[in-house]
Amino acid sequence: MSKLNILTSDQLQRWKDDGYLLIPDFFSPKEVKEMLDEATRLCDEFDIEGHPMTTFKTAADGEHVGDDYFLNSNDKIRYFLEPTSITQPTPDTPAKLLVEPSKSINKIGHALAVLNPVFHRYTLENENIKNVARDLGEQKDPRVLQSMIICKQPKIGGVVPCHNDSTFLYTDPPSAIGCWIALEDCTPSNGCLSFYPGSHKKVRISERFIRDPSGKGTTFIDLPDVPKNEENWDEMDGWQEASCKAGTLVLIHGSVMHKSPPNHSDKTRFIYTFHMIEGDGAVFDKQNWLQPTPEMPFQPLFSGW
Ligand SMILES: O=C(O)CCC(=O)C(=O)O
Repeated sequence: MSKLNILTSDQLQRWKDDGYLLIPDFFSPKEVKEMLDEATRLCDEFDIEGHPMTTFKTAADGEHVGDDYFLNSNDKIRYFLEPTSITQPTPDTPAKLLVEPSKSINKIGHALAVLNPVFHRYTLENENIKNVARDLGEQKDPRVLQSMIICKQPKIGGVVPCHNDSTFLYTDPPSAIGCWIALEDCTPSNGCLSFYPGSHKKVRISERFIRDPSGKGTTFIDLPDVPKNEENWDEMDGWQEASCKAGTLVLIHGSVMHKSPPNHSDKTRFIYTFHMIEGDGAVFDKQNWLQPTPEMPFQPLFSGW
């Protein structure tokens, strides 16, 4: 094995066995504070005036979510609302906010790593992140995409159902890796992640989340020639809660099954996350819901900054 830059061989082995890895204290309290302050500032400056009232929830199988505001967010910093923070619109009555704007946000994305100087510094300019990607050794040319803050607001922060990320950020072959950074302590009560360890070795990526060919929203399609998974992971014994302290980096393999419950507590659960896909030989095609633009391609982590 070549020399590791930042991970220990034990951490690398756990990553390979479990399909996820928690690295406590990856970011210092000062760094976490800077990111959390910036996330809070972005929430506080959210202006609902003119917002299309686009909500976000992770799509479950068969669901159609996503308007143009969502689909064209690769190169922007946009705000997506908690579904329960608004009234249901009718043809005569537009949706209205039920809480103050800063508390209505489910997530902010998807170009924070490029457009926001603070998150740029902790992503594309960050030598420790680059070294983690080098040590994992899964991608020759990692490309950063879908960078976002997830707020998991007190009382109304919704469930993220059981899923894996390569279904949503599909490449051929699958290559997604998530970097998920706790900006606050995450516990079962404010909605920490849970993982099914080792599921990445058994799961087949048999479907993918795409732009609906009708031109409206998104949908799932089956991948030809890939048999469906028989397991109902969500119902199986063996899930591990991943409570963690602020400053922890959680690495998420694109095939590992994971989820998070609603936040019924009165504490926020702010996190910052971005994903990486292989830029050398894995195909990210035009069907995917998130699309790079000529002006803002997915950013190479190892070069260009
Ligand atoms: O932050 C969460 O609760 C879910 C995040 C997640 O599922 C992901 O980043 O893939």
